[in-house]
Amino acid sequence: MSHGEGEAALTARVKAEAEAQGFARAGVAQAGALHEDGAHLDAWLAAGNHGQMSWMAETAPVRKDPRDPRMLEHARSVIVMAAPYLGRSGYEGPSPGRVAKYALGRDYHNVLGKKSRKLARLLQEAGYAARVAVDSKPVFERAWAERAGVGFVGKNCCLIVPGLGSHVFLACVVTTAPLRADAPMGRRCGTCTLCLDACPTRAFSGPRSLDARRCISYLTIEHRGPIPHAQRQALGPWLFGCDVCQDVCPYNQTAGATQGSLDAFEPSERWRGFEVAELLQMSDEQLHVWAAGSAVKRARPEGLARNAALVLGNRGEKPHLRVLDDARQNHRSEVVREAASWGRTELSRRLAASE
Ligand code: B12
Repeated sequence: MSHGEGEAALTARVKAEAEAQGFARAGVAQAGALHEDGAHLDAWLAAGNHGQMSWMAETAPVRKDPRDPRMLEHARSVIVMAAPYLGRSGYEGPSPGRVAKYALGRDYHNVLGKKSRKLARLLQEAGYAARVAVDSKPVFERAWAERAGVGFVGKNCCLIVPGLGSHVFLACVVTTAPLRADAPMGRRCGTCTLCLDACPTRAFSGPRSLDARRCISYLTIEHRGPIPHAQRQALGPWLFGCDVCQDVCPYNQTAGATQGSLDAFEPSERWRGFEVAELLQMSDEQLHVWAAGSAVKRARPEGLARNAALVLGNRGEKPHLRVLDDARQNHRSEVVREAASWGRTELSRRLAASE
């Protein structure tokens, strides 16, 4: 175990490995306490913005400082990588619903976890400890990405990488290696408020501040049980996640993120000709198999079927009345039966209004 290699040389090797693994950007920050972001996180949690995501509150001390023994004691550096995920072949989602672009391809936890572990191994072979976090550990990824100069946090809370946009995943390697830190860049949203204004559920309480309880992404992915009535119509076509606050962003109007996107994130075959109504007709076992290898499995079988019922209510057509009727009466889950009942009433109302 030798620590002989200089800081600059090791940093260069790590960045070269990140590039070799297909990451479009990599930056380094010095590990330590995140004072400003940490204080904001505390206030965000205290106001209940995290909804049912109790794990966010339980792990807050670790998120605020990766040197917490639950992450990596004696950590000196945080390496942050960005990987674009916009498919080149165009959107191929379900009909008549929509799935957030990040979830159309293969599960990023697996794809990027594997790549990040290559960087961790390089550091371990140089005699240091290193741990990987790809939305899988209590690491405050956007805050570190900003510190490491990978991009800046926009008013929509997303990390925006100039030249790529915000349709990028983040991956972190926390290490005891002392590496050369990069300089953060300034925030560049200017006076634009397109994202805040476009949110269908008015989930932003202000710039860089999201009430997850109203966010379509949270409601369709993380929230268990019935989705509150007040948000159901506003969900519109969103079956899983939501891209509205990113789609309207001027930084995403250029093709940047499709260029560096990995093949693994091209829309998967599971979406070809896929009908949302099928989700209401599948058993839990079938749903498990169907969702395997995709980030959509996070919503669990019950959540996927529940969301499908609401989407059909908002966007369905006359033939879907039968599917909803069947699910309303016969679905094994009470949550789905209730959502289908709402969906049926909503769809009938819409059909009557358009006649
Ligand atoms: C919990 C979570 C969610 C929750 C809550 C999101 C949120 N905004 O907090 C829900 C389920 C809603 C969600 C949704 C999405 N998520 Co998410 N999520 C996370 C997770 C696990 C933690 C985020 C977190 O810490 N939230 C706490 C709040 C307080 O922090 P924040 O808003 O994210 O961070 C910024 C602000 O707090 C602001 N800030 C800092 N200090 C201060 C001070 C003041 C006064 C103010 C006003 C603001 C401010 O800057 C922060 C950075 O420090 C991360 C992975 C990770 N381990 O970090 C992924 C992550 C953030 N999610 C990701 C993605 C892709 C999404 C979606 C785009 C998915 C989709 N299409 O449906 C949406 C985007 C929603 C949005 N506009 O934020 C990516 C984001 C990549 C990027 N380019 O930013 C991450 C990093 C996962 C990954 N590894 O790629 N997510």
